[in-house]
Amino acid sequence: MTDVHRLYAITHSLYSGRARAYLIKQGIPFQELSTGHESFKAEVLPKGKLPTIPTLVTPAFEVIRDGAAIIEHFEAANGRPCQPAGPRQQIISALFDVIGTDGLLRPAMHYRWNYPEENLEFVGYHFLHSQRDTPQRQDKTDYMMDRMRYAAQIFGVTEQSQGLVEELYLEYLDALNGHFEQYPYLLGWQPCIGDFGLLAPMYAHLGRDPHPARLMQQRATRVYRWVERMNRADQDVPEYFTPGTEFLANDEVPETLLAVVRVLAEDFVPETRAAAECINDWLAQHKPEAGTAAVGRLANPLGNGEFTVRGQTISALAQPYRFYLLQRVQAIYAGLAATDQASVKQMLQACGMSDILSIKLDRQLERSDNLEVWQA
Ligand SMILES: N[C@@H](CCC(=O)N[C@@H](CS)C(=O)NCC(=O)O)C(=O)O
Repeated sequence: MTDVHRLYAITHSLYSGRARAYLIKQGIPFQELSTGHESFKAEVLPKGKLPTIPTLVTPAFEVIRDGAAIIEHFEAANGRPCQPAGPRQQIISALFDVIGTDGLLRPAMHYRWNYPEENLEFVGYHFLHSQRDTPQRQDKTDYMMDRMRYAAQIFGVTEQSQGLVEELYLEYLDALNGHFEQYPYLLGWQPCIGDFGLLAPMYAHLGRDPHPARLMQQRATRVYRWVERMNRADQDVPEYFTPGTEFLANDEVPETLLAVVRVLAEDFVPETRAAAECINDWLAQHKPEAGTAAVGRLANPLGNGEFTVRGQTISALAQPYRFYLLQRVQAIYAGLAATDQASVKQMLQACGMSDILSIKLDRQLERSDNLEVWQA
């Protein structure tokens, strides 16, 4: 049996970048295939349940769909190399995982779809080449691209909100650049789970599509370097002259990183609150049976949350998946000793993020057979 994993993914896919970087950093050999590959429909989809990427096939032919599940598979097997030990760092790592996978969709989609003069040819190449060469190839490509343009609006990017989306993104980018002046990763000298989550929007869209990549290179060189670094197997830190090798000592979360959290909280917190209200209303109405798949993806929307940021109202798709990952942050918090809880809460309060510890859905989510499902 070969020890090479198969990663169904594609270069321009947001969630793929997270799992791919993890495999690269952990030295796990893999071959990347697109879902256009014949084996995907025939062998993988029946076990993966949904046609999403990334989906991993292990050398033992186990199919794992979902980036978080792929990372968890290796973390659980290998002594959690990417989870820091201290409570503050653990919470920050898990929080960046949620924010990266679900909290930066607006800038990612905006900077991809609303700068067609610079991006369209590049993005079009990738969409076209994720399809097999059939007579319907161009039609399918056009359909997929239109669907993603529409997704940008559904996530809350409208003509009115575009200015605000850029304002928030640039403040965040500047803060993150400031952080990487000190350290090459979020929590010091090695990547944590949160680095991989954050990479999702920062690689395929914001760090690679022509317009936002140029913006990142010119305005936030150190962020651009982090994106490169996250896709290399080595530590890749030549510009830091006295590098360490581990997470920062004494459970330190640097002030430079808290400054990033402060900017991110501005829309992440009200959006989370609005999404919870929307999904809780939906749960009260629909009362899904325990074990039912938690829908709410683009293909199967269950409603929008409305919230206000800097005086602007935004309406965005409420997705249960955000809460699946947020539950992990809340579970870490629930398991801490009272003094550690107090220290975590104080840290999050200082950057406007503490409400995420208590915003909850009325029903918990769990994974079962490659799906997120409602618990009883
Ligand atoms: N929760 C999944 C989401 C994956 C996902 O939605 N991937 C997109 C591409 S970036 C996809 O496959 N979309 C196709 C679809 O939803 O049908 C993960 O984190 O892996």
